[in-house]
Amino acid sequence: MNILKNKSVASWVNKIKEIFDPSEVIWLNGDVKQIENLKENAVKGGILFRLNEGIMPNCFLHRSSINDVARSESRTFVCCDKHEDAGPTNNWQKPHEAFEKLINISKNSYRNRKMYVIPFAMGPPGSPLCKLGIQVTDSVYVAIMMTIMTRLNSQVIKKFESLEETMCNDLLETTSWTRCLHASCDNDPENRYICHFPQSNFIFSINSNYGGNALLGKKCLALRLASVSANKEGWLAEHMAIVGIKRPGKEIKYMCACFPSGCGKTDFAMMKLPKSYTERGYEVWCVGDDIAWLKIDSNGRLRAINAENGFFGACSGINKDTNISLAIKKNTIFTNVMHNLADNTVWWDGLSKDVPENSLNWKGEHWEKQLETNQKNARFAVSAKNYPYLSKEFDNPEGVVIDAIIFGGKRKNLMPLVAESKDWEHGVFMASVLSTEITSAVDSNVGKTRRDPFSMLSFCGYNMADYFKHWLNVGKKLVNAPKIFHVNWFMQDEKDEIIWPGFGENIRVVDWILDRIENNIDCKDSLIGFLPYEKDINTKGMNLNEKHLNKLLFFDEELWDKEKKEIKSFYDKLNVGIFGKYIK
Ligand code: GTP
Ligand code: SPV
Ligand code: MN
Repeated sequence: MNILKNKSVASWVNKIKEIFDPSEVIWLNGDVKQIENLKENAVKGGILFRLNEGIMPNCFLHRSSINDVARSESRTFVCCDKHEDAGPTNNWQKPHEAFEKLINISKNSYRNRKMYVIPFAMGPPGSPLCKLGIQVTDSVYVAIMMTIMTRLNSQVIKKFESLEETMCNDLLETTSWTRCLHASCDNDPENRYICHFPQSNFIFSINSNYGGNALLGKKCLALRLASVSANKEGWLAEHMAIVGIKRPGKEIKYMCACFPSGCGKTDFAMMKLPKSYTERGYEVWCVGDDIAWLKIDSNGRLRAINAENGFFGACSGINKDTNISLAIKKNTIFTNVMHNLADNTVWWDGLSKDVPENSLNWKGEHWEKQLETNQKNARFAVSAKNYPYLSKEFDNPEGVVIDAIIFGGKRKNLMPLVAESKDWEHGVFMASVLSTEITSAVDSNVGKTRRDPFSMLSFCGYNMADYFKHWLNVGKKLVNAPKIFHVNWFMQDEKDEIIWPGFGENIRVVDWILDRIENNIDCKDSLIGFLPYEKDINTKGMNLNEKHLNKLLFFDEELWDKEKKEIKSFYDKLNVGIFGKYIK
C-alpha cells in the first residue's frame, strides 16, 4: 500500500516540502505504535505531559500558548472570487492575495522541524458523503489530535490510492481531496489567519494550534468547505449533535440537536438519564456531538452521519456523575486544564468542590488562591470509541434516519421550554433566527442577543441568505421530513435563576417531542409553534412548581413583538428577503 501512487498527493506534499523546508517528513498511517511514538516524542519535547498511568491510563496534558486558546473568528476568512458568494457573515479576501500573504508569513517556517503528513477521512470511508483530506503540519500536538478527531487508517489510505489524478503547478488548482496546510509559525495572534478556498478545496491556517483553528478536518473542512459542497450537491453540513433515544418497547429514534457553541450539544449527546427513566428502559445513544452531515436517501428520508471520529469537548462542569466522564477516563488528551500535582491528574471547574491545593493553572503557574483563572477553555479530545454509550450506528456509512431536528440557544425569556414548528418552512425560519444571550462579563454587549442562525454564523462557508434557501429546497425534496422543534433549557425566574434543571432531565422534553412525532398527543397552538399542555410534560420526581411550569410553557407575544423588530434588522443586514410572513 503506498499513498504516493496518487500523483496529486505526491506532487502537493513535495511542493509544500520545498516551500516550508522541514528537516524530516513523517507520514502518518494510523498505526498504534507510530502514534505512541509521536506521544513519546511530544513528552520528551515538553509538548505533552504524561498523567498518572494508574488513574488515567494513556492520558496527557497539553498547554497552549497563552494567546491561542479559542477559535479566532476575526482572523477566519472565506477566500473566493466574489465577495457576495461569501456573504455578509464571513470575512472575505481575494484568493490569490490571501494565499500570497500567508505564504510570505509562513514559508520556511518548518525549518529544523518535522513535517507531519496526515491522510484522513471525515465520515465513515464507505459513506457516499465521506471526504478525504491531507493535513500537513509542523505541530506534533496537532498531528496527535488529528489521529483522534479524524479517521486515519489503511482503508482511508487505500481510498487515496484509487484516486487517479495529477497535480498541476498552481497551488490554488483544485483537487478531489481537501488540502489542509497548517503552520504553527510563532503562534502570533497578529499574523494569525485561517483561510478557506472553496474553489480550490484548500485550507491554509497559520499561527494557531487551537482546535477549530488547527484541526482542519473539523470546522474548516467539515463545516465551512463542506457547506459549500452541500449547497451545490443537495445535502446538508451542519453544526449538530446526533442522538438515538430508545423508549421502552419501541425502536430507537434519532434526532439532531443544533445548539450554538457552548450551549450544550455534547451534554445533550451524552445525556445521563434520571434513574426513574433508566429503570423504565429508556436509553440514550450518542452518534455525534458536534458535526452532522445529512443526505436525502432513496426513500426521501433525511439520514445523518457524524463527520468526526472523536469528541473535542469542553471540560467545565464534567464530574463523576456525568456520562461524559466515562469517555475520558483513558486515552484522552486534555488541553488547558489544571494540573493536580498531588497525584499527577487534572482538574477543572465543577470536577469537585474545591480547587486542589497543590496544582498548576492552565498556564503552568503554581495556583495561588488570588489568581482567578485556573483554566481557559479547558477541553478534552478523545476517540468516539472510548465512550461506552456510543451508538452501534456510529460507523454505518448510510447514517441514521432523522425524525426530529431540535434547535435551541440560551435565552432567559421569550423562548418556551419547547415548541414544535408548524411545518418545515416555519422550522427553517425559527432556526434562521436562533439566538443566544450574551452573558460573558468581558463583553460590552452583555444582555443583548447574538443571532446565530442554525448555530452556523461562524461556520457557513457561503452567503447566509442562500443557505436559508438551500434548507427550504431540501425540505421540498423530503418525504416524511423530520419535525423541527425549538427548545430553551435556560429560561430564568424573577431571581435570574434558571428554572429548568436541564441535562438528564431534558429527557422529559424529548419524551414530548417523540410523542408528537408518533402522533400520541395533542398540543396548544401559538405564534411560535405548537406548545405542550402542562399535563403532557412529566414532572414526576422533579422539584418544579406549577407556576414555573406555566412560565416555561408560556409564549409571551408582547416580547415577541419587540423581537420581531430586531429580527427585521438582522434580516436586512443579511439581505434575507424571505420569511416576511412570520415577522409582520
Ligand atoms: P462546543 O463544544 O463549544 O460546540 O459546545 P457544546 O454545544 O457542545 O456545549 P457543551 O455541551 O460543552 O455545554 C456548554 C455549557 O452549557 C456548559 O456550561 C453546560 O453546563 C451548559 N449546559 C448544557 N446543557 C445544559 C442544560 O440542559 N441546562 C443548563 N442549565 N445548562 C446546560
Ligand atoms: C466550537 O467552538 O463550536 C467547538 C470548539 O466545538 S472548536 O472545535 O474549536 O470549534
Ligand atoms: Mn462545536
